[in-house]
Order: sequence, then C-alpha cells, then structure tokens
Amino acid sequence: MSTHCCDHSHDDSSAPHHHQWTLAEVNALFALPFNDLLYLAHQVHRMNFKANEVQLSTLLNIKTGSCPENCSYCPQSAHYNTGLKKEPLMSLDTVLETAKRAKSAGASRFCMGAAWRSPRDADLDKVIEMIQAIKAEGLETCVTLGMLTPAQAHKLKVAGLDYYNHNIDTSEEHYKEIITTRTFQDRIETIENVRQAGINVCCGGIVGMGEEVEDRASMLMTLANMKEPPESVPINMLVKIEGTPLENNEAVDPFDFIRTIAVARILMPKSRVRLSAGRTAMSEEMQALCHFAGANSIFYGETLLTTENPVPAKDVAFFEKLGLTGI
Ligand code: SAM
Ligand code: DTB
Ligand code: SF4
Repeated sequence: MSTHCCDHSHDDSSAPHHHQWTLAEVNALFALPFNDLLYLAHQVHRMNFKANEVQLSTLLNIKTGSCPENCSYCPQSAHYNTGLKKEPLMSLDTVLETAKRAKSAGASRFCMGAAWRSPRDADLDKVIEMIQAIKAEGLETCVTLGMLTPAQAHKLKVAGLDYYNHNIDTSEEHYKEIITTRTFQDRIETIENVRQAGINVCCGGIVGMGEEVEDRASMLMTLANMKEPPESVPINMLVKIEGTPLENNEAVDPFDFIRTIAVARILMPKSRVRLSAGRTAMSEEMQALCHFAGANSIFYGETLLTTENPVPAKDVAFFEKLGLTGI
C-alpha cells in the first residue's frame, strides 16, 4: 500500500493503489490559466512517453445502424432518422482486406465497431474469427460491440483481443440527459467485465454534448479513479449529426477542448490519450496544441465509423510539419 493512500485500510485488497482524485482537485486543474495547465500536462506527458510519438488506430464499422439504444449523439440509433444506410455484419473477407490496407498505410491497431446494444453469441463468434485473422496480420485488435457479460469478455480474451472500447461518454450526472435506454452503471459493469477478463480497456467520452466544465471534470475523475485507469482514453469532440437530438448543439470552444485533453493527461499519466472524433472540424493549430497537451494517439483513416476523418495524406503531411512519428 503506498503511503499517500492513507484512507484505505490494509486489508482492503479491492482498493486502488493510486491517487484518488477529488472533484475539487480536478476542477482546480480546469481553472488554471491555459499556459500553466498546458505546461503541467506537457511535463507529465514527457515524463511518461516519447514526446513525438503518436499511436495510429484505424476504425471500421462492421455493422451499421438499427441500434436499439437512444444515445443522443449517435447516427446509428434506430430512434432517430439520420438517413444512414443500414448494413448487416460485414464478411470476414471485406474486413480482412480493409485491415491489411490499414496496416500498409501505417496503422498499428485495427478497431471494429458494431451498432449493437450487446452482441448475440453467434455474432460474437463471427467477430472472433475477424479478430484472429487480423491479429495474424500483425495488427493489434480492438472491438466495440456494446455491453458484454463476463463470459463474453472471457471469450474475447481467449481469442486474443488486445483492447475493448466502451465509453462512459460523459459524467454520471449528465449521462441521463444523453441516453435513457441503459444506465451509467451498466457501462461501468461492462468495463469491469472487460478488465476482469484481462483485456486492455479503451474508455473515454465526448465533449460538446451540452455539459458543464464540472461534468468534464467528473467524467475524467471517474476514469482516473478506476482501480486501474483505462490504457486508452479516447476524447471525442461531438460530431453533430442531422436528425439526432444534439444536431444543433453549440460548438465547443477549442481552448476548452484542449484543456480537457490536458486534464486527461495529468489525471492518467500512463494512459494513451486519443484525439478522437471531430478532427475534421479542428484546425491544425488546435490539433497541434492537443498533442502538446498530451494527446498521443489518433484515429487514422478517411472514415471514423460513419462520418469523415482527415484523409491519411493530410495527417501524414501534418505529422511531417510537426516532426511527429506515427506508431
Ligand atoms: N454500440 C457500441 C457502444 O455504444 O459502445 C459501439 C459503437 S459506439 C458508436 C462507440 C462510441 O463512439 C460511443 O460511445 C461514442 O463515444 C462515440 N460516438 C458515437 N457517435 C459520436 C458522435 N456523433 N460524435 C462523437 N463521438 C461519437
Ligand atoms: C470512440 O471513442 N470514438 C470512435 C470509437 N471510439 C469507436 C467512434 C467515433 C464515431 C464518430 C461518429 C461516426 O463516425 O459515426
Ligand atoms: Fe448504439 Fe453505440 Fe450508437 Fe449508442 S453509441 S446508439 S449503443 S451504436
């Protein structure tokens, strides 16, 4: 037991062995002058990572639309008419071809998303075949398939899955304004099932859903205070989708978004913080500041799940300008 964890008793083996952040502490970080916050975050970044390396993950949506959940931001929810063309589960061949192309373009991880509330066991078996084939190509694998039981998480671990993505999306307090078809606690349980199975956790959220700064602080605090913080923390800027309840939301102030990245870096020094959705709406200067603040991963490839992402050539040129190396 580390000495600063004085409020945990010695016989409590479930207690986290790292600093537990309070909301007041996290709010105080958000309230720092911009330069002070970025300087601090960049120091933490340098102490824990090579300052100019950025991990590259490529996404593929393997099953599109008709999702029974009502996530207010999502183009794939059956509750909203977003004009998205529905597609059943992709074939192994198509997925594998796309993964090979991602690898030759320079990605190190291939992430597959499916618009499910939770996978049916027959579908999970098909996804497992995809994971095994992609791993055989020498890529890391990540999937995001909705809620998982402990048995399903175990099956994915046995198949060799490296990461599972399941976001808390926002603060516990703001969550019910965004999704009502499942609870924040449901999200936490799946994350715990993934952790228990021994799979790396990819878990983050979205900025720009009408939340207060305190909600951003609370969301990051929840992630950082997990017994083991997620290895990968995607910070998305809301992509406004026509037909969803959030289509007319106010744009996030770029500095507030950069502050969120910086606070994530300080709270989770060893995690990869991913500058995720929303990059097509960001200037290069804004993205450069996100990397200075500690973002050291991106989604790389011309599409996210259903929306646009910068084309690889643009990211390659941008990395070249800044002297960043994609890994
Ligand atoms: N159905 C699964 C689930 O919800 O876990 C997997 C796919 S879901 C699309 C993965 C994540 O993408 C969501 O948790 C959310 O954080 C992010 N996302 C979806 N739509 C978005 C949008 N319009 N803007 C930003 N992030 C979005
Ligand atoms: C995450 O946090 N962001 C990704 C990934 N995990 C699965 C998805 C972003 C989706 C953006 C909207 C779309 O393209 O549909
Ligand atoms: Fe379904 Fe995931 Fe979209 Fe929510 S975020 S509607 S669970 S695909």
